[in-house]
Amino acid sequence: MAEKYVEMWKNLGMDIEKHDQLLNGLGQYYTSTVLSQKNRPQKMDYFNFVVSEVHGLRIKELNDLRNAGKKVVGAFCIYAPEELVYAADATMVGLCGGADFSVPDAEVVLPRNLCPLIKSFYGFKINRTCPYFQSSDLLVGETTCDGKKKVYELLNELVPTYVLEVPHKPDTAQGKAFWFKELEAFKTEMEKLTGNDITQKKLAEAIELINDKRRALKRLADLRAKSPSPISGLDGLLIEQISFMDDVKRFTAKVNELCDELDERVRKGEGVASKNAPRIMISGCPMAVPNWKVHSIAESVGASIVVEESCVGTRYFTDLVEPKGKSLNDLLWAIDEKYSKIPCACFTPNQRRIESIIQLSKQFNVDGVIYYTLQNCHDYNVEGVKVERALKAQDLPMLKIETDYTMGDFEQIKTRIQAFLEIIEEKR
Ligand code: BJ8
Repeated sequence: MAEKYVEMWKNLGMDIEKHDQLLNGLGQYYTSTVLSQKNRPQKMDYFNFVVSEVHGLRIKELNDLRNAGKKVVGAFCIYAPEELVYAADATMVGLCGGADFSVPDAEVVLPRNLCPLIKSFYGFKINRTCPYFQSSDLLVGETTCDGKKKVYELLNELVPTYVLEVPHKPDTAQGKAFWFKELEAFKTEMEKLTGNDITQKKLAEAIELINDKRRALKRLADLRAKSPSPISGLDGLLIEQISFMDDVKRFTAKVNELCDELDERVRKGEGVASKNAPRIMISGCPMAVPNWKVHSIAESVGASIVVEESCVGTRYFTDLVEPKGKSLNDLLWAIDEKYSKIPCACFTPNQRRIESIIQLSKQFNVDGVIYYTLQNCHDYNVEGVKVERALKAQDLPMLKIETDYTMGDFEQIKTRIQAFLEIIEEKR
């Protein structure tokens, strides 16, 4: 891919040499981790293609949009209300933040004992190897965890960054009222950025566009709930990751095509792992591309990962935006309601997340939970205590893994997951 896009990357101000190193490493890792899986559905070909062109064709598409006068908005959190971005005729993309590649560059500036996700995304901006960053006209941050909040201030020195203030008790009436004001302010910001008015019609269309994407992802999740699961957890995660990068309409259509194929597999009782493979839920911090470490280790030692209770997973698509009326205000309130239900560990007391984990454990018939936290993520780390208690009450085993983006603990994680699967086997 490199040759034909070099001019475009140069125009985006990227560090070409360093970016080549990134692409080479990513290509090898994808081949050895994702492409090496057995019995993948044929319709995964499209998603392989997306990954192969993730810094090429997709970036060209974004730049074509920009050349046609449209705006690209980059985000890091599912709290960024994409419906308002699309209603203003702009496009939203998730930004790079899932690789260790950029962490050493970030550590020159940031403290080392900071979440790897934050260091990774900041590093990708300063080392100029993420074309999504380079193609973004505006970044949208949010006041979720403290690390992110403060790093947005530094990012704002490099690229315009708008920070949404998120209520930390979103379930309360005052939390929702506060969030409504933030949504109104963000609507104005989008109108200012694009020069387009967000009308009732435009917002209703954008809500349907994004609801359709969430419905397709939910359909895929429902298929993964079958036994045996017709697709690997790693492929399921990959699709959830791609949902933040690809063109929305095309992505939705391709997920539905894949689901048609999986329907057929389910009808025939075909799965990727054996019917007896322990069914595992991953719960915790989001996994951005190319964070495939825990999935690939767990499935290589016989687990079947059937669901991600994560923002790159169920937290993104479980709830739709469901307006109760037709006015612009009704639509904004429906957005408010939907986003207020996202059970992020940054909020308190976040009982909704505990309830969701228990509900998912039943729906997906899981045998155990791998609780995944990134190092120095205090919110998910501490909340793990309550999650473990709740799972214990259901007699469900949990393994807590705290890690970063390096491969230094690969063997250790593998040994721990193997031991965890043995415990599950003995319990059966
Ligand atoms: S809604 S989970 S996407 S904030 S892992 S950077 S919390 S220290 S990513 Fe998140 Fe939005 Fe919440 Fe979801 Fe901080 Fe933790 Fe790092 Fe995190």
